[in-house]
Amino acid sequence: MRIGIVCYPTFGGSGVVATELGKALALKGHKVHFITYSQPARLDFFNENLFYHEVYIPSYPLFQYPPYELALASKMVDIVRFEKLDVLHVHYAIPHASAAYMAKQILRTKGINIPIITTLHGTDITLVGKDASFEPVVTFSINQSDGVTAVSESLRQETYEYFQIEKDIEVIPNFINLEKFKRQKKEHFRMAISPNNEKLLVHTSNFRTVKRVQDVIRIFAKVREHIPSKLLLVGDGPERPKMEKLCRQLEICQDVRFLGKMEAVEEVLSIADLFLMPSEKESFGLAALEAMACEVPVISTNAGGIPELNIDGVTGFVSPIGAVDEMVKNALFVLDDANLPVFKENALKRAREFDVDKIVPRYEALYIKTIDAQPVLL
Ligand code: GMT
Repeated sequence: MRIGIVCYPTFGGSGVVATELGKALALKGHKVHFITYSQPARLDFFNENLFYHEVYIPSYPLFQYPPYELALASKMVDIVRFEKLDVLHVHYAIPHASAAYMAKQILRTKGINIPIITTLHGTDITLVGKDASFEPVVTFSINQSDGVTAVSESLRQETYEYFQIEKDIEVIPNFINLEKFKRQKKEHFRMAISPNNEKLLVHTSNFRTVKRVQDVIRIFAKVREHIPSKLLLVGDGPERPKMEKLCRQLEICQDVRFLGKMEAVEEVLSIADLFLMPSEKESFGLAALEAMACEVPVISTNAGGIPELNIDGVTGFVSPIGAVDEMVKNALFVLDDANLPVFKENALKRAREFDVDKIVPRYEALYIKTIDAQPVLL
């Protein structure tokens, strides 16, 4: 198949899923064309079946807000026509689904019927999409898509709850490449971070308010009162300055390292004992799946789709949003040397259920079903 993938090129979860999907499809022999405004962060890999098309927005003094959606739709029209794509798969509804709708209408006038698949990732529904500034366009463009997927059952339900959706939404969860995300021997690194064999807690995110990084720090501060431990924070974002301040107030800076944005997250996860995800919203929790694949149990909230991944009492624990004391208690239980090996093994076992080789065929099947269902234009 010739597949167009439209996504955000950043480190965010939806961009990572889209890029890893494209890479996996290319390895299976499909021709995959990425259409984004810059090279996707994880498109770090050469394959004869992978192509990248940059969306360029000409500047003009009148444009206080550059019309990205128009430039994107025009690029989609161009690539679909000249690369003879069979399907366009857009990740994150805003603005990709509406740009795809526009491209589809333009292509129709040229006798081409391109099926559009929209994958909903989370905040495009639960946060931004619900806002009155976007809701009518999001509802319309989901309903106009030929196939719609959500990354968890919880996101599927929320989409039906908040939008007037007439389409079937198929749940296709996030997936993981277990070749890349596996626990590696990094003893020198571990020794450097925790020279006295302190327990290592890790959090990775984009440091937005929905991630509740303040809870990560508060949980850590209390865990540290009971067991010698260190905290590694991977990622960056708007909340970081406040979080640095909080560490100073709690006088724990000597045990906390802000590592910033990193490509090789698996190297940090390889030395971790526990992953913290106290999010207020999380449609799936790809970062937790990456941790679990590296044999790291997870202490999380029960927000959104997290409980579909992190099994309470088995791969870690789930708690209500903001229940810091409960999360501390659970963290101490998991970190107990008598319990940790079992939780680690369970985390890996669970991660294997989301192996890329199990999930990608579900997207391929959806592409085929959607292409076959397209009426021929007369
Ligand atoms: O987590 C973020 O804020 C980034 C966001 C994105 O779209 O880039 O992630 C969302 O999509 C991921 C991949 O499907 C999910 O694993 C994340 O749970 C989801 N984030 C939220 O719902 C907050």
